[in-house]
Amino acid sequence: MAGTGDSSKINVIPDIKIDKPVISEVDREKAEALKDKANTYFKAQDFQQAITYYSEALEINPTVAAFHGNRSFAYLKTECFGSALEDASKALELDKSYIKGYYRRATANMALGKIKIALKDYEMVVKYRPNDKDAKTKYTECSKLVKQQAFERAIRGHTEEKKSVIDTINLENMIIEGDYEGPALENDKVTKDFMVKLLQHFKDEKALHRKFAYTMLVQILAMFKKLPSLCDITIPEGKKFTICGDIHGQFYDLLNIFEINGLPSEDNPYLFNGDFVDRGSFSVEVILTLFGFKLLYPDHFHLSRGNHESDTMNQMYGFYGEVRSKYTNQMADLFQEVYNWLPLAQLINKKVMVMHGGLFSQDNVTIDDLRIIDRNRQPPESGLMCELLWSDPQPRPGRSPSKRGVGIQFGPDVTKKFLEHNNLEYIVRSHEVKNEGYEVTHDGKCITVFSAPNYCDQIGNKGAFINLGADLKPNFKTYEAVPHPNVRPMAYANSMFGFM
Ligand SMILES: [Mn+2]
Repeated sequence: MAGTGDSSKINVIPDIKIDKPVISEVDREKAEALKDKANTYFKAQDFQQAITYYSEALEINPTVAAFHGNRSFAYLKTECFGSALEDASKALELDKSYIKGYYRRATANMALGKIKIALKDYEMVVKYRPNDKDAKTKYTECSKLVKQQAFERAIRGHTEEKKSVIDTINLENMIIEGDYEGPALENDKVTKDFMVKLLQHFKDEKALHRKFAYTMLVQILAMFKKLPSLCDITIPEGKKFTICGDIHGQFYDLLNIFEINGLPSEDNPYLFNGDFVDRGSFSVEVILTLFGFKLLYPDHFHLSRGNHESDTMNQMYGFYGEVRSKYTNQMADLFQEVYNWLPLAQLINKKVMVMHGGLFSQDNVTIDDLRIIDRNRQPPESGLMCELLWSDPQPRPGRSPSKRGVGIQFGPDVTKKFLEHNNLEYIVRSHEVKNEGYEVTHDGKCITVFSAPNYCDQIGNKGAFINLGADLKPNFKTYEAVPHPNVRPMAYANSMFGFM
């Protein structure tokens, strides 16, 4: 990726002056007009259209740092951190004094978890603009994070194995106050009655008592630990099964899915395909609901890990902030332990494979390779586990680097080969917002399903889920967003990421 190669370039490329292309006055003006058009779309928060017109402007005049800078910002907004990084670097190549370039590059690197590299760019901004308060705050915040990471690494180096949060909590000592009127576990067990009350309680914007929340987390951790990294699901003849995509903390839309499609039960099984939390400010309600149903129906309610069930993402996109605000720091750590044990993929009737992101940089990956992935960890930067959580399909054949900067993009030929090699019919994945809530690509062999309608209160997309029976024919149901209480998305997100 660009950016990482920046320092090495100085050594590798000899001192040749690259001539800038000569752009006619007419073309300059044309490009400028396209940039203005793009800016208008950007202001209206239509970032895809903005990217289209910045790109057109750049095709006519690739010499303006600000065009790259603006497109970088739009890429940040759409989570294409790899492309954002590339554009910011390009802007700085064209103009070293283009300060926004350092800002954008730092933000992209932060989002990719490369905070040490980001710190250098914030340093530059502060140097150039000593009176910029925002820059100073970001610099200070970022250096705090770098120190914190170094500290945590040092501690980890000294202890044999990281201690479980469970060893530091004492459930017995947690007292249920007399005025608590919310749902209660019965003999420490999740029951159907508890779940029905819990949904109503959350809907009324009330909190589940921390003792019950902790108890559920302890139980779900034990349950996930027993599961393989790829799980098998069977849809019996004559039964219905439902696959949902990203929820992203949109609790009221999750309730709406249950309204349309029925509450989970042994007769109404579900699979939620990752990215349960972050962005939406009701992530705690979403995750406790999903974990509750998993505890209640372990064999008929399934959950897979998404790229947002991870430490870096949760620090940036709000989940940690929300857990700290609604419960404690310690509980945020316990969630991370639980996420590390979430299964990574599911196989339905031995024919349909479901994962959050997509396929792999290497050929000939087998189902058995996936079953035995050592998953108890933060998603790595490459390899099978990373790609399951991060990859995206692309229309053109072959593979390309991801615009996200993590995982890969895979073409229809890659999908076809993988399916043939493993005797499968098609794959279902999530991870990308789609206008209709779903998209069928790669000759019907690769389906995307996304269940968060009007994503972030901004995108205007429909949500969708998939119903299928034993014949494995997918039926798509789409729906619009429903109103939610007045807490905006990203309300709990780190101030470092105010750009979202
Ligand atoms: Mn995702």
